[in-house]
Amino acid sequence: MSDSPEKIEDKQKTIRKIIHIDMDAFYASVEQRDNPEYRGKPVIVGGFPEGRGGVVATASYEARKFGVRSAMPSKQASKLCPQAIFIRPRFEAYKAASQKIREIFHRYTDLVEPLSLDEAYLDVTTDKLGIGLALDIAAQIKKSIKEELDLTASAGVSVNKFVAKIASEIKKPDGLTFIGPSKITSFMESLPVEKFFGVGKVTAAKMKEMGMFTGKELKKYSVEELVKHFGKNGNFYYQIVRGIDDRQVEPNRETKSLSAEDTFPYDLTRLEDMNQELDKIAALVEQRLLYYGLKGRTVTLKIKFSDFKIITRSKSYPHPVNENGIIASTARQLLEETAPEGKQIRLLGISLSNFGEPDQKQKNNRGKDQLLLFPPSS
Ligand code: DCP
Ligand code: MG
Repeated sequence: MSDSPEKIEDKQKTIRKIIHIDMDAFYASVEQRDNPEYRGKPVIVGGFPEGRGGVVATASYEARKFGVRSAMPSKQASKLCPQAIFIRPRFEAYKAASQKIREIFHRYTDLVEPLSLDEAYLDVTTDKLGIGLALDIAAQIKKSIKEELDLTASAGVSVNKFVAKIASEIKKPDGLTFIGPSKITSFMESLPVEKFFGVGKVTAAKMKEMGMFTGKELKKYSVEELVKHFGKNGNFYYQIVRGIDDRQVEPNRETKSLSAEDTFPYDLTRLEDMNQELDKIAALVEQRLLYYGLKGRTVTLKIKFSDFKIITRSKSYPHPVNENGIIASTARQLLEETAPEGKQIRLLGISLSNFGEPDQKQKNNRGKDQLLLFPPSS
């Protein structure tokens, strides 16, 4: 159904100006800034290749040329790029830089929603300094980050969060991309389905099977059909492909739970295999906790069986935890309590929740955070 002329007018009146900013190769750039001998060299921040289960947190653009990517096992990264310099993360340094970029954002607007240490949405529909043009504001922010922190950021500017976020990736590093209302339709139509928010590898494969490769084909499906195949996300895809995203920039959002999960190409039936997979998933959760600087009290294990039945099992600690190994060992214990040997398991997932101290109430709901590099494979 198309909107009435009054409704269209209403929408135009409320057109927002949203900026999404994301730092370039953040941890690696901080390391290169603080250690001039690393500049221009392939730098990998994260676990060391000799260690067990170490993964890449990020790689400098020099290392990315060799195919090194975030979340890749460090061993694999070192094979792809043997000359890479491996560095252990220094979270304090990244937090300090993050604090400073947030200060810069707040010069322009108080509507700043940080998504992680290196990323935020800004609503600059009305900006504190009266600059007016969102593109100018984004350019000034980038310039201040460069001058004051000696780091580069990429920015996307549009009328909603989704398009702004995708736009910020387009010209990375040091990019600035504006996608105005008149360009949104063609932009969304040419966008590969993988790029749609929340579409993991499993959903993407399903979409392709149904003949959807880009927004153009996605648009041919009715909302009912999309909901039938993709649950409530279907509704979101229907809206977003039409450039509709009314999510507000929310300054005080807090992360409520962090999770990672994996759907296996074949069902797991041996406890040994299940435990091995759980360790990998736990390592991702632990890494993301470090990334957000969070600790949680409750570990939840999710199991999906081959008949699609899903069960969850939780254990809560009296104090928040994020210590190396504790999430994996808790998940293993929870798994063993379900006597899984011989059952056919299609998916395993681990989440951590109940952040902060036990008596501290969560201020806000953020829901499952799916914005990082490990979106659930759906
Ligand atoms: N990070 C991490 N583990 C991941 C992904 C990221 O620890 N799986 C950390 C390291 C990154 C930082 O978060 O430097 C920001 O994540 P981004 O996804 O924004 O990646 P980068 O900033 O490193 O690179 P890009 O230039 O692609 O934004
Ligand atoms: Mg980044």
